[in-house]
Amino acid sequence: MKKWILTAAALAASMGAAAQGQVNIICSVQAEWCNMISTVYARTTGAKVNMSLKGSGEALAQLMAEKDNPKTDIWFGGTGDPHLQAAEQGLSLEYKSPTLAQLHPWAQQQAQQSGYRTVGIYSGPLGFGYNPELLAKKKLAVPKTWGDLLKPEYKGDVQVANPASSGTAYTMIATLVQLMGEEKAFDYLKGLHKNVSQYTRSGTGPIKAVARGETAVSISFVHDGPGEKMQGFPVETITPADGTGAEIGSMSLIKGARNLEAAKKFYEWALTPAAQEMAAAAKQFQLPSNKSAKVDARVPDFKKIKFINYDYAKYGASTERRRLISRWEKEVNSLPR
Ligand code: S7P
Repeated sequence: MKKWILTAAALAASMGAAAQGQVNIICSVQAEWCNMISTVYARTTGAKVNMSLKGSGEALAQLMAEKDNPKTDIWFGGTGDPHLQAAEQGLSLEYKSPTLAQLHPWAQQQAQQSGYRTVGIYSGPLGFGYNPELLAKKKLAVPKTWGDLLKPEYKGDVQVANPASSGTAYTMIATLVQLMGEEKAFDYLKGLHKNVSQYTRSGTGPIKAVARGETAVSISFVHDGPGEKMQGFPVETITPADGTGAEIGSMSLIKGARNLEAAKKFYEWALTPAAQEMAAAAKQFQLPSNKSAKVDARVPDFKKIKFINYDYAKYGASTERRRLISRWEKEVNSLPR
């Protein structure tokens, strides 16, 4: 932590940061990372940081609720689809960062597609988490494809989040629809439903349950595995051999922000390599969007993963997102297990 504070202090000084006022942030990554950026930014710039932690789906719901009287200045992290939805609904502010050219093309594309109302800050692949000890005890094989999760032997041993509250679970639905076609994807989701023990509220819940031996398998972002493993839990991850999607974790300035100048300063800071490298220091292993940020060895190797050509614009659109989630509620979640 000390090293990060020193690096960020030098950075803040070089950016001419003096006392920066106050900034109200919704943070949609895991608590360790949120706490680290909040502490480091506050200590190195003198800004007062008010941070509240919320998953992507919940964050979007809050921003919609406070649309006429925003209490949030900036939304940091969370899956990209709800950020695109926020952009489309005019909840976020257009801002073309001078740092854009330093970002990977996928992060810049996220900005372009939103009319510069959001930007990619990290990316991470969707896959499966599994508990090797529990699988061995139950004599279950490691699932390697989406189809494997439908096998009757996994009944009651799969956890995934609820797409109505979770951006992670919505990424799963959008991935399956693009991989299989919509009808086959919904047949698949109905089959999967029989094996799911619980739909959690948050997207990170299932891999934590795997790590703690509460379920054998989860559908999760695979970058969430190493952090659990570092705490000593038996957890491994795999990406489906038949193809998968990835999130573009995003950041948006809020339209009508009360502390806009302070929020823009935080935004620029969050795009720097030093700030992005704090993810790994906080045991979070998404791929940073700044091309110059160091990539930790535990970040999933994108070159080894079979990716679909995820259409972020189509599946980030409000109508498509609402339609798919309500179809899932009606046709899948209503079924008995
Ligand atoms: O930080 C881990 C992570 O998986 O959580 C983010 C997101 O809040 C998940 O939100 P949901 O609860 O809505 O699924 C991801 O963007 C991030 O990679």
